[in-house]
Amino acid sequence: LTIKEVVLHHVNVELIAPFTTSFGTMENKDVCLVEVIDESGISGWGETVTSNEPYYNEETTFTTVYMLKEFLIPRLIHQQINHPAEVHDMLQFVRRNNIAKAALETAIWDAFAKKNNQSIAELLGGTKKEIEVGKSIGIQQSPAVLVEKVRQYAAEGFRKIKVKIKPGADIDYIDAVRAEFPDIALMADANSAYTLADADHLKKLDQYKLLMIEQPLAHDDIIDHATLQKTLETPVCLDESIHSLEDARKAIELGSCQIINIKIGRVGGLYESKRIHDLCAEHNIPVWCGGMLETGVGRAHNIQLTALHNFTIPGDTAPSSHYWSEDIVTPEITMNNGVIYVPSEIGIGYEVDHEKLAKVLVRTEKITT
Ligand code: OSB
Ligand code: MG
Repeated sequence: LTIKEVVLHHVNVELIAPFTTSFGTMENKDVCLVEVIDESGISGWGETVTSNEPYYNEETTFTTVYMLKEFLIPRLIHQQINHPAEVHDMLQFVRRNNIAKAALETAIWDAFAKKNNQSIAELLGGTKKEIEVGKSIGIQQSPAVLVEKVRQYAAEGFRKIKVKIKPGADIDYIDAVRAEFPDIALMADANSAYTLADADHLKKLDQYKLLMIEQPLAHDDIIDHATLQKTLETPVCLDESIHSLEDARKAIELGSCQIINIKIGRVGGLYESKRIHDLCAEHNIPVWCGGMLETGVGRAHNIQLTALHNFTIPGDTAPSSHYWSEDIVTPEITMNNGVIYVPSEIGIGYEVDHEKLAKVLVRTEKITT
């Protein structure tokens, strides 16, 4: 495959409801859809899963576009690419900037899979026909409001409920949900809001039999998480701290976590996601696919990845209607009974709908050199 042209589609999409985490509130998303076009005219799509603020990690939509235009696209355009698995290493001359790299790398997987008449899942070796889906719920005004949300999502069939927590909105919220729903698969995500000084406080969560607590401590830590895991019965899951296969290896070796949330953007693409998946499988560490409030393009990639066998815990890939009044892909991503069927179509399995895209488009840039 040789990339002849890259089109950057800058879009601004409004979330159907604001989403609040320990680091802030998101109301809409400015993202860049990366379309690579090969010499035979086949298009592949990727998405920068960023927002405009560097609060989850250091990247923003602006920085991803800068890195893509200045360094990443120039490195690959007009070069022979034998297989998308080569792209990760070709982009390693740039330090970090994993979300920017992943937007381009995933687009190349899509184009290559389409050229081969395969889905990305097939190309990666994924065999699942359907994936189980969970719902990530932002921080709510009160425990009572949260309980009503959980009631609604549990009734819709979601296989896992994830509740965002932060200091001042944690034990009471989880206590209220557990009291009402003693048996649901429940977990909490702190997005790095605590320190080891909070260990006794976090220990109070043990009584609620959570599936896991996600990223309780610093975004760049794997040492304190290992210490915390020794004191907690609740399994620790890492999100922000894992950027690579090497990070995963070290975290497993140290006992920093029992579960890993794999996000394609955070680890720099599908190749590294698959390698982390395989390593975790060898060590009996279950994985699940996280979400970044993506449009249909990013979520389609999440679905393809989740077809791999060790994604045994429901991911955060809720259907389109949970984020957007109208998604940009067709068909929209839908859920039946808590599962999404892995599409049998080629590539990402969904089509970008150019009419819908036009409604949220801010501008496009064509890059040919
Ligand atoms: O930590 O998993 C997270 C959204 C934005 C940034 C970070 C996270 C999240 C979510 C939402 O939890 C997952 C989703 O529904 O896409
Ligand atoms: Mg998280």
